[in-house]
Amino acid sequence: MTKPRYALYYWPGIQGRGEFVRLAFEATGTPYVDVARGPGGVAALRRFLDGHAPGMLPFAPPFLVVDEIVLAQTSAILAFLGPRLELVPDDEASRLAAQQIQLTIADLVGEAHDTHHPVATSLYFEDQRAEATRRAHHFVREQIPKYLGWLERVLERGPGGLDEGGRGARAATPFLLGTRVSYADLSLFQVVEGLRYAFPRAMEAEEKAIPRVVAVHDQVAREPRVAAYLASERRLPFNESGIFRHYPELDRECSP
Ligand SMILES: N[C@@H](CCC(=O)N[C@@H](CS)C(=O)NCC(=O)O)C(=O)O
Repeated sequence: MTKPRYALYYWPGIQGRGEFVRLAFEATGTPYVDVARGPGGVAALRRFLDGHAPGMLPFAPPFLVVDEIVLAQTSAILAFLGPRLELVPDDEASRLAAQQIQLTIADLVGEAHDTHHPVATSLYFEDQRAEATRRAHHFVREQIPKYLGWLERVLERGPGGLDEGGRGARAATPFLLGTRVSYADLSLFQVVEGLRYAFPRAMEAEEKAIPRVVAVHDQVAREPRVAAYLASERRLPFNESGIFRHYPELDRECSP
């Protein structure tokens, strides 16, 4: 058996940011090794973070090692993998659109993380509960609608945007960048899943306003390889160690 070319380094036990990269491999049936979940464990990952491995020094997981390349930053990893795994159309405009969507989703992920760790990542949630409650109040009311509403508008306009007169959307497509699933769609799926887990009441209220986002989410979930992955043991459950954590006090009190 040939050794898989791609080695993913991410913390074992959580989906976290590593999941955006796992989904790219899983959705395309690309062999990869999830190194820290294997016999090498976290020590293999720390070797890179501590500077004891060759190549670029990664700042934080996830990072990818392929041939001589060490590549950190989720969005950079996906921009690299997109063309190789045929998870983005060929033209430059689509590739740049995919990057913008991915970076915006990364901002949303960062904000979701900061709802439970608004003061410092090094402190326990319990030690920043008051600040977390205050931050989450604004996140669920302002930021979830702003980010998901933007994705909805991107889908409404279609991958080509408006026509020259700025009148209507060009041909609507089932996915963000056209008729085929892209890594941006996989990330949309993941962020909706994460927000549903962490903020079920806020999402129940929000989803009425974003039917196109929900439709892309559902379509990604039905992709045969994605569906098989989600049903497998490789898909870790969400938990309160990851980025999307369910603390009921941080969610909306009830639907508006
Ligand atoms: N901007 C980076 C963020 C990477 C990051 O914050 N990784 C987290 C886990 S999801 C981590 O291990 N952080 C450790 C640290 O910041 O020291 C990305 O999108 O990949």
